[in-house]
This record gives sequence, C-alpha cells and structure tokens, in this order.
Amino acid sequence: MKISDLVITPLAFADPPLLNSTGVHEPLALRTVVQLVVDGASAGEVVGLGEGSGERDVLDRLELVRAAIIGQSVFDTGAIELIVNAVLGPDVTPIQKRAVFSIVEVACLDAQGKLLGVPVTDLLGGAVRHTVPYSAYLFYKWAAHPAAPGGGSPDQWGEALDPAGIVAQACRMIDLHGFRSLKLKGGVFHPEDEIAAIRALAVAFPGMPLRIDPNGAWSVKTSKYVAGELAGVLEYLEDPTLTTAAMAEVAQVASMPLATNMCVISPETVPEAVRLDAVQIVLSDHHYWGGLRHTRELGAICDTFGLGMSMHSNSHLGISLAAMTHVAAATPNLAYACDTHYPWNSADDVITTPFAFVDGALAVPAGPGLGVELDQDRLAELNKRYVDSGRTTRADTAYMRLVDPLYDPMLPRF
Ligand code: GKR
Ligand code: MG
Repeated sequence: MKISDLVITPLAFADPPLLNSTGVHEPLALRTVVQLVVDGASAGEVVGLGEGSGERDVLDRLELVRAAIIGQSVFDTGAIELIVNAVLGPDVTPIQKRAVFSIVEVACLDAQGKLLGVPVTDLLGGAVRHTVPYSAYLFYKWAAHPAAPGGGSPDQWGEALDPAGIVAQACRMIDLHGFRSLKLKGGVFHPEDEIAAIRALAVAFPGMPLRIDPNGAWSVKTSKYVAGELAGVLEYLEDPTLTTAAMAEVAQVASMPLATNMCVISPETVPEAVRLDAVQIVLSDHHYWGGLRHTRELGAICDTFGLGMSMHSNSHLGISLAAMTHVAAATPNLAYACDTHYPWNSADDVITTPFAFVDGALAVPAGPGLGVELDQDRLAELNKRYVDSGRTTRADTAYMRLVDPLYDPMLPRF
C-alpha cells in the first residue's frame, strides 16, 4: 500500500469580520487540503484527505515532503514522521515540522481507514464516546467587512460589539446548533466591558459553562482582577496573560482553572508549566501537536500530571472537523466541549455533506477513514479564489489597520 502522490491544494474561504486581540479576520481565510494517493488496494486507488494551515511556508514545506514520502507504505506513519523531520532539516523548528506532519498523518489515517474499512477512531484505540460536544465560539464582530473583496454587505450574524450583541449571537448559535457551553473571544475591548458580556451570558443562560479567552491581552494584575470578578461564573479562564511564568502568577489567586493553547503548545513546553503549576487545562490541537496519535499521547501526558484537556480551534473546514471529532472521541480525558470555528465557515465547506451539530455535538463519523468525501468542484472553486486573492498569509493586524491605521497589536494591552 504505497503512497503514489500527495496532491496539495491551497484554498481561500469566506470568513466574517471577527475581532481578536491582534486585529480582525480578513474576508478570506486560507487553508490547505491534501489528497494522499495510495496504490495497491484491490479496489484500485485510495485517497486519504488532510487539512491544515494555508500559510505559504506550510505549503512550501509540504511540497518538499511530497517527493520524499512517495513510495512509502501509508501504514508507516512513524517512518513518515522521521522523513518529514529529516527533509525539513534543522532550520525548521519542531513545532513547524509538526504542523506539516499533522496534515500528512491525518491523510494517512484516512487512507488506512478506507483500506481497512474502519473509522479513524478505531486506528486511535477506539471510540470512548460516540458523540463529541462542541462549544459555541462567540466573537465580537463588525456587521460587515470594510474592504473588498467580499466586503460591504452585512453578513447574517450582524454586529456584536457589546454585551447585548454577544448575548444575541449566543442565542443564534444555540438556536442553530444547540450548543451547551459558550466561549467568548476576548482581548478586544476594555476588560470591564468583557466582564459585563460574560455576566450578561450568565444571566441569559443560567448554568451554561462559560469561558473567555483574551489571547494574552491582559497584564498579570488585570488577569487577577478579572479572575476575581468572574469567580464562580467561569468554567475556565483561557490564556488571560502571556508566558507560562505569568500564567503561574495568575493561577495562584484564580479560583477557576486556567486553560491554554498559547503557553503549552508542544511537548517541550509541558515541564515548565507543570513545575510552576501554571495551567490546569491544556487545549489540544492536532494541527500543532503533530497529528491524531500525538494528540492521544498528549492525553496521556495530561493524565500523568493531573491536567484537564480541551481542544483549540482556528478557522477550518470539514476535513479538520472530522479529524478533531475522531481524536476527541478516542481520547478519554478530553472531557470538555471542544472549540470550533465551523459555524462561521461551514457555508464554504469542501466536503460533500457538511457537518450538522445536534444539541451542540457531532456524532463520530462512521467512516471508513474520516468518513467525509471531498467535493472536487468546490475545491477547484476555492483554489481559484485563493489564486485570485494573491494572499499567502493571515494578517489580522494589517487588515485592522485599514480601518484604524494606529492600531497597536502589542500585548498585554490592558
Ligand atoms: O480565530 O481569532 C481567532 C482566534 O483568536 C484564534 O486565532 C485563536 O488561535 O481560537 C484561538 C484560540 O483559542 O486562541
Ligand atoms: Mg485560546
């Protein structure tokens, strides 16, 4: 079962003007889809799908990897990881290597599942849950994009710039998808305004688990203040401040667990966080941790050190969502509802049957493999959009500066 090709397709899909601590989402988000072609199956060619970052450097590295993995057995993901690391060489960091390998690994697992007639969860030790809960991902946002292309006309979500707007957005998310926990992307407005938004959510949705994630926009002092103000209100407080040492200072006084996808981002970053008791919950992300099997290993690491586990997300489409759902279903201690940007982006999905949340959760796809099928026409359309856009990288700050030329992304801001 040898790999005979890796077809790499960059694409661009519509993204609303979502605000964060470094700026605002551009009208188009970039992503890459790979099709890993495997020869030797009795049924003919098998194609495994993978999805990951659409940044130019990731695409360039995938191109380098492509030639090196042709001829390898699709079942030898350990050997393929070594090849990826060797081909990318010492100038590429382990984290950058994992971002590339994760895309290939997911495609290998999809192909393996198709060859064996089993879902990817079975290749990860089997499902320990058959539905995976997700959290509504609430964002402050503008009503419309200020700049072309795609700019001008308001989207269906409308403006959300104050507590009432955030509550209205949560209502719509829950009506559409049934989510049972809520995460607010913070770090945009003054912390008092964001505290007010969380309090408004607590009043509107009593008992619903709530999280806020300002992506390191707050100083240690501000983080401690917000933790005090939201004691008893938050399920967890995510990355209030930058650096593991600063998180540890906040953790000493915070009554709620601290969560992170910014200071524990790789195996190398775990020891300091454990030594300082800086965080209580790690947000996994198979795109950063080197694929689905390494994410399962992260589960074991978290278990070892008594850390909880949740899941981070970035703008993504359905192939990634399938992979996220399989690994969450196969990781026993991934017990919190996972993050997902999918409701913001699903209209542009490249899979033939987009996912539908039921009560805020997804049933684990039955497979084989990831259990999703690529829509080739849609892929070609989104690839054309990528090429026409001329874009090669995400630039939230530069886009914000079109509106506010003096915008300063320096953190902490408050
Ligand atoms: O989509 O703006 C965004 C988020 O801020 C994303 O970039 C973060 O990586 O969702 C992420 C997070 O939890 O930090
Ligand atoms: Mg986060």
